[in-house]
Parts: sequence; C-alpha cells; structure tokens
Amino acid sequence: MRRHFAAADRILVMMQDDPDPDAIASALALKTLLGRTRPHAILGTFGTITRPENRALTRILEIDVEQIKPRAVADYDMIAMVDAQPTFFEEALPEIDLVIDHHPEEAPVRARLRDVRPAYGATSTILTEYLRAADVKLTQRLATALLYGIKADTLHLERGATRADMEAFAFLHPLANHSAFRRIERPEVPLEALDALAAGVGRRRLVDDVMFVHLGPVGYPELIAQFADRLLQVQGVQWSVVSGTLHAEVHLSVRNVGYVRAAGDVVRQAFGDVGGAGGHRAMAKAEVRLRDWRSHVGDTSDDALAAAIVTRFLRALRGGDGARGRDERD
Ligand SMILES: [Mn+2]
Repeated sequence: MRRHFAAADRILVMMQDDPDPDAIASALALKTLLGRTRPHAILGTFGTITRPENRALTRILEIDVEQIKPRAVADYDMIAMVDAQPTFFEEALPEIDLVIDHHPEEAPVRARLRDVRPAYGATSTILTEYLRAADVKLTQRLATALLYGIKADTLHLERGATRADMEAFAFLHPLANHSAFRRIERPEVPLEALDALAAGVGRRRLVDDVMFVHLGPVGYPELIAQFADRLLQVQGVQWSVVSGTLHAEVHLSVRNVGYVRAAGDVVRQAFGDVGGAGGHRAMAKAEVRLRDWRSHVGDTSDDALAAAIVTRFLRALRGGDGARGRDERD
C-alpha cells in the first residue's frame, strides 16, 4: 500500500456521507499508516457529520474532516476509501486506488487494492492490524479514535464483534485517553434543550411499561434519540418512545430493553404507512413529513401528535385494541 501511494502528491481518503466514528478513525489510521500529513492527504466526505458524539470525536481529538464536492475528487492523484465501497455512492467516481471495508459486498468492489472483510465488526479493527503489522507507534489520539470506532460499530463489543475485534480492542484500550473518551460519549446537551425535556417529561404518558414523551419543536434531531436513551432508565420502563418536530417533520426515536419485540418491526408497523420507519432489535426511528401526517393521520398540533403516536404505537406493539392499557394517570 505504501509503495502504491508513494507516487501520489495529494491523496483523498474518502468516507461515507455522514461519517461515523469507525470511518473517521479508519481514515485517520490510514493517513498515519501512509505517513502523510496535511495537505498531502485529506479525510473527505460529500456529506457532513451530524451525530453529536461524532462531532465531539472530531472536535475533542482535533481530527480535520473536510466536506468536498464530487467534482473536487478530480483534484487528487489517488483515492482511498475506508468503511465504504464505491457502489455506496451515487456520484460518479474515478478509479479508486484502495478500499478497506467490513461491509458485505453489494457488487464486486472495483479498486486497484482492496481488503474487504465482512466478518469483522469494524473497519477500525482492520486498520489496527495494519498499524501493528507495520510497527507504527500509535499516538494516544489515534488509539482513542480507533477504540471508539470499534466500540461504536460493535455496540461495546456486543454486536457482530469477532475475536479480531476483541484483540484490537484489548491492544488499544491501554493506549487510549479515557477522559477524552467520556467527553465524546456523553455529548453536551444545550441549555435550551432542558426546557423542551422538562415540558415533555411533564406531559409524559406511561402506559404499562411504555414511556411516551413528546418534546414538541426541537433544535436538532439527535436530542430525540438522546432522550429516548435516557428515559429507558426509568424504573419499570421496557420501551421509551420520544418524539419531536423539526423541519416540518415529526421525528420519533424508540428504545427497548432488548429482550422484547424488535423495535424496528414495531416502528415499521406503526408508522411505515406514513413515512420512513425502521431500525434494529433495541433501537428504531421514524420520520414523517407533517404534510403526510395531516393527510393520512390528522391534526398535527403537539397534543394531537402525542395522542396519535401513543395509539398507533401501542396498536402495533400489542395488536387489536392494544391502546388500552394501565395508564400511569388512571
Ligand atoms: Mn464500520
């Protein structure tokens, strides 16, 4: 790989559109492996980083991620791609020099050099192996990023982690900065968001083991997911359903304790007919345009939205007249 890239003046290390920690850490690791400093290699994406944890990662570890235009790709001599494959992009791309990824191949990956290992839980694990093989001394910053990449992609080694991921994790753990880690994992909540939370919690509905909180208008969508995580900690709660509105859409995040019905199935059944809905076993989300909600469901005042979400969700969760349950307020 080093030999291949040695001839290039400017290298682009490409990540997916909303780069996640695994992509960002892998890109930083590849740049280190190739021995490049700015401006010779840049970490680029066509999109932006949206999740607060991921923004915190780049801010706290001072990792430069540049948003680039598709036509700017031609300005680089060589292109590497990490945690993604050329077919994941809608944009027309020139020949890719290197792909390192752990996603299954949708179509055969076309690149001059390629290392795709679908069995791995994280691309960061693959890059950690390269760095160790090449005897590169890891900085605390890079070790922290890679450890976070593995943790984020494997849900703390609980999802899809292999022996290789665990070995990389054990290698990186003593090298990482754990106080930086904590600051990244628990992103700051803006002061104004507390008012939305306080009001939402005041209007909460707890029906049996399902906690519903409608926040009303929110500043950014990740708040909804953050609060859904938190509210699952309430005693006796097995499901948390948090909703809010922004950009003329209603956003909804669902979390559960993991040993109940798959959250993705319930959310798809409850809201799939009016908007985008789906997810995994223990987390799911839905996004519905208010315009579509009005024409298919009804009133979009906050009270009406909150009530319709309760009814639809419980019906999907329980079937039939599932909306009838023991309400905290009964
Ligand atoms: Mn990944």
